[in-house]
Amino acid sequence: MSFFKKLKEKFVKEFEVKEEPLEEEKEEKGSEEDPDTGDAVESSDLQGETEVTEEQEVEEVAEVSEEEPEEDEEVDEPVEVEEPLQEEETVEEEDPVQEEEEDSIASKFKRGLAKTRNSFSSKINDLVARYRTVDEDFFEELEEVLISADVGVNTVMEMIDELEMEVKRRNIKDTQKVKEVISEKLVEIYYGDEDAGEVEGLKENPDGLTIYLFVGVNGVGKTTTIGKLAHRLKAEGKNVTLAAGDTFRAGAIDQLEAWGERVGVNTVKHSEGSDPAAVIYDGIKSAKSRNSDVLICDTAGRLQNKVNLMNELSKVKRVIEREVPGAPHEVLLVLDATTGQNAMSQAKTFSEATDVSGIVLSKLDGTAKGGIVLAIRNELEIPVKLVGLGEKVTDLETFDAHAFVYGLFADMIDDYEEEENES
Ligand SMILES: Nc1nc2c(ncn2[C@@H]2O[C@H](COP(=O)(O)OP(=O)(O)OP(=O)(O)O)[C@@H](O)[C@H]2O)c(=O)[nH]1
Ligand SMILES: [Mg+2]
Repeated sequence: MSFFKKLKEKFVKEFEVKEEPLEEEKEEKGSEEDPDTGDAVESSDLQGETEVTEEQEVEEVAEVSEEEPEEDEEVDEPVEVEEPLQEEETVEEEDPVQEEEEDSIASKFKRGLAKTRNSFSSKINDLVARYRTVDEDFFEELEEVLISADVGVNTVMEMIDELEMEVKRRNIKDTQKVKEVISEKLVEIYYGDEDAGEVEGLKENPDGLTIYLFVGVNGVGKTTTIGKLAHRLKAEGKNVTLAAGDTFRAGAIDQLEAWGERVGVNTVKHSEGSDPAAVIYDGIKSAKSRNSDVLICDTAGRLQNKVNLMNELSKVKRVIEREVPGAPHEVLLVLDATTGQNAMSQAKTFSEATDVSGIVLSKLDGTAKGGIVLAIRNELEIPVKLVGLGEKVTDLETFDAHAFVYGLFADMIDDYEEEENES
């Protein structure tokens, strides 16, 4: 069976199964909006604001931090918890309903990758129209198309080599047919040779509290992703606690807490400027006493400087390791897909400090360069575990390379079927 057909079949089936909205989401209707970013316009305002204040914060905290004994890991002394945990849901505001219905994984990928697909598809179609037969120039131009989608130079080279071999092996002359081979290779590049494409979910602790530690530079989407993930885990019936480990940025604690209230989970917090490791320590204590299944830890994206940030994250991680053997079960590095190749250097820096176990690629919906997924996986060998496909609470998906490629090639897959039906 052709690869396009396989994808189509898989995702059409999925679509039928997943049509009904989940219970949770039905309840959630009317409160789907981001608590701090009412809409697109406000969102950019907010980011603008953040940028202005960050400068000041850096100075303020630079002073404060001098008196802090950095290397002290002793956080056992009683730490006052600022406020009793949020037990009850706050009254929902008048948020307009954002989501009419919950859609399938495939349609989410399709919608979230619209920008990448539109630019990618049109370039590929244009290429195929200009070159009737496959030759070296064709591959050279294809190389450029892939690089412009941020697939990454090394990955593209590898892919072009394999494509050339495959095209020879199958004796393909017609450029139309190459489209499908490209889609197949994209999936293969992602999964490597070793397996048939297992989707990698988040690891869990089979005997107790599961802890996820979120890291990443400022503004990439850590807090938003935590909110989305908490919502999803809760919908799966899990008891979730959040820990507000970003004590650096003004407003960060409130932002996480707002997410907690919105999705109906507890947030453990201290005051601004306090020791993040102490917050996380308390988060663990609280999660254990409340019999939580999952504790999700937010962290700062920016400190006075990079070295301090990395030290702080290492310290937080050590506290987690000490308190729960085997934890953290995931160290999730959030990367903003719109930053392109810069994300690669962030991944390298954070990996050194915290042993990143998985990537969350946020804002895939906001870029035409979704190919970065492949570069990250292929060049860094860190799996992409989750992708952010929009700003809504349900716009977080487990990464699935087949759904991703389906999202990229959806138009072509449709065309392909039409062609097949005609003949
Ligand atoms: N379009 C889109 N926007 C997103 C996505 N994920 C996050 N955002 C937006 O990105 C902005 C920053 O997100 P935050 O969650 O505050 O980022 P952060 O990493 O916690 O930032 P700091 O707390 O400053 O370190 C917000 O406006 C989010 O709504 C996504 O998948 N798609
Ligand atoms: Mg944050």
